[in-house]
Amino acid sequence: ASWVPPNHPRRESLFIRERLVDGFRDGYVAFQGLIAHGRGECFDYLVGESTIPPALTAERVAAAALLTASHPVISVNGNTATLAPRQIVELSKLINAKLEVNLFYRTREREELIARVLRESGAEEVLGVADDASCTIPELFSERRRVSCRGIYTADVVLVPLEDGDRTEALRKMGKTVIAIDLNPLSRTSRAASITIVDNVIRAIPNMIKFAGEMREMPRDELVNMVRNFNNEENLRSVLTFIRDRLSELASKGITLEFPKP
Ligand code: PTJ
Repeated sequence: ASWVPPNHPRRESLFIRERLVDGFRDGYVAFQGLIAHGRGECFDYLVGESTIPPALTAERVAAAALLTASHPVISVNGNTATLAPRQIVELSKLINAKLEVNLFYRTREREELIARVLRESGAEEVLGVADDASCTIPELFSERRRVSCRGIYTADVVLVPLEDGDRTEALRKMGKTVIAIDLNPLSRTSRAASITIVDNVIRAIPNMIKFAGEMREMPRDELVNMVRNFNNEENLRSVLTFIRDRLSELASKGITLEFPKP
């Protein structure tokens, strides 16, 4: 992204956007992934493009849920693979989770390209590619229904960064704990997940790495209690309240930029 001016006020955001475009050009981000990113950017403005307190709480609880899981799996799609490949692999090693490619717009080529990106980022094993995706999530009719029998199908805790909707519900119906990372607190995914992290994947994964590192030595009972005492409904309400209060404050303070008078 050498064209991004060094002093552009939205430099960071432009760089991140460029990663999506690169992933798209390389053939593993879906067309629709570009649209999804734009939607994410919009919601990111509402939370002030930083991790808000309820998201931090959810990230800590998510780390606890992953550390205490007996069979945790991280589901990876095109957007996540381009936004945080090394971080996803690092988190999977820290919490002993399997990595599985699971795509809404599934093609053999994209599956393999994403698995390659993950391997180049240090992953030893990547599930869900080609014939490995031979188990079926009941009641799900998108391509996402095809999962690895050694991965999502048998997982007790599944992390789904940047999800598209009804799979979270289907996984919940199977009795699994679903951790979603979704900047839109109103999406079906956010409303169906067991633990909803309303934050950008770019910030959420590093935060979870930090928490998992800190919490690894904590007594198991304490971690289990953290998860048990977490109330996702309450947490999502806090997210909505945060956004409402933030917008009210901006509305009363004003938001225009200052310029010299003509
Ligand atoms: O790679 P595939 O084929 O599995 O397809 C992936 C996409 C993302 C295209 C697919 O899952 C999809 O269509 O998703 P949706 O329905 O567009 O939902 C994506 C959600 O993620 C939206 O609620 C966005 O607000 C949110 N989102 C987008 N970018 C980010 C994000 N949330 C967190 N971090 C982001 N960077």
